[in-house]
Amino acid sequence: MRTVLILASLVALTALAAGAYWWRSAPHALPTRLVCLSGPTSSGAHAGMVWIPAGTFEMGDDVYPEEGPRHRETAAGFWMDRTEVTNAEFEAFVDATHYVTTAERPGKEGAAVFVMPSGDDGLGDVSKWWRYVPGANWRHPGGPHTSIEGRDHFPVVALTYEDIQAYAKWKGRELPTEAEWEWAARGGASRMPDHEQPKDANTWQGVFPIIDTGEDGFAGVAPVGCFKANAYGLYDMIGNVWEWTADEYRDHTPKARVIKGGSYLCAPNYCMRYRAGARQPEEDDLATSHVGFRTILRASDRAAAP
Ligand SMILES: [Ca+2]
Ligand SMILES: [Ca+2]
Repeated sequence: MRTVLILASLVALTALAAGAYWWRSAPHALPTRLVCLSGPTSSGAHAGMVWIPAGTFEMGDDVYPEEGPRHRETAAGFWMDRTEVTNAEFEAFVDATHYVTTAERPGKEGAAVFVMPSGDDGLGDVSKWWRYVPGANWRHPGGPHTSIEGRDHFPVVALTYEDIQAYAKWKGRELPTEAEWEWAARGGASRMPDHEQPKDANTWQGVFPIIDTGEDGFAGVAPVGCFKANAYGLYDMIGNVWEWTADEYRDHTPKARVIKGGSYLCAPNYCMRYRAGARQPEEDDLATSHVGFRTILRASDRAAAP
């Protein structure tokens, strides 16, 4: 009997050790968090928003040519969504208005989706990791086989500029200009922060586009508000998903807007755009799996100053 017990204990210990080894060595054994931030802290017109005070700053940066030249800009005070707009928030809009997004309309069904290439042959070739996927839309951001079930708190993606304008209008809000967005992202910092990959943001660790080690806790998009807020209380201004602004990207055909902040796909070896001063064009009618948005309410819109 004693021998049996000893043998059983040994088997159990071996199984535990093997389990621990597997857990530590499995490449994507990351905690799957579906919620990081619960609901708005206030109600009414400013629910879920924070006040961004007026200020003057030196806009732009000098890592990539499109970021310069640096110049002085002034922003008036405004309220801003403290997180990227979520699937649940967008769903409330669709439920109320029966709005059909661009990527769901007949003849246009589909969106651009990031697909991790299987080998290193895709390095340097954008077409190897961006695919136009029929059936991809905000409800199925990775394609028809994917869903937002259980992902209420994730940022809504795969929307065009027309779609986000419709949402903002329904909320009685507006979209930020590039200057307003950049001013808010700096969190009042008078000097441009350094160019290092940020630690408090969902970006990409490893060799883009083939190895995302997820050291920041997420290989892929994260629920909103998982990383430390900036000095104004804004979450994920840098990283997670890019964010639309209202400004046209000059001299771009077809017509495009400026997007800001970088995304979970930004890595030092490919796209160091996890900075407030970074920018990129996004075509107005392109729905993409790594671009989201947030809205603002200007002090001039209503009696909105704090
Ligand atoms: Ca990440
Ligand atoms: Ca973001």
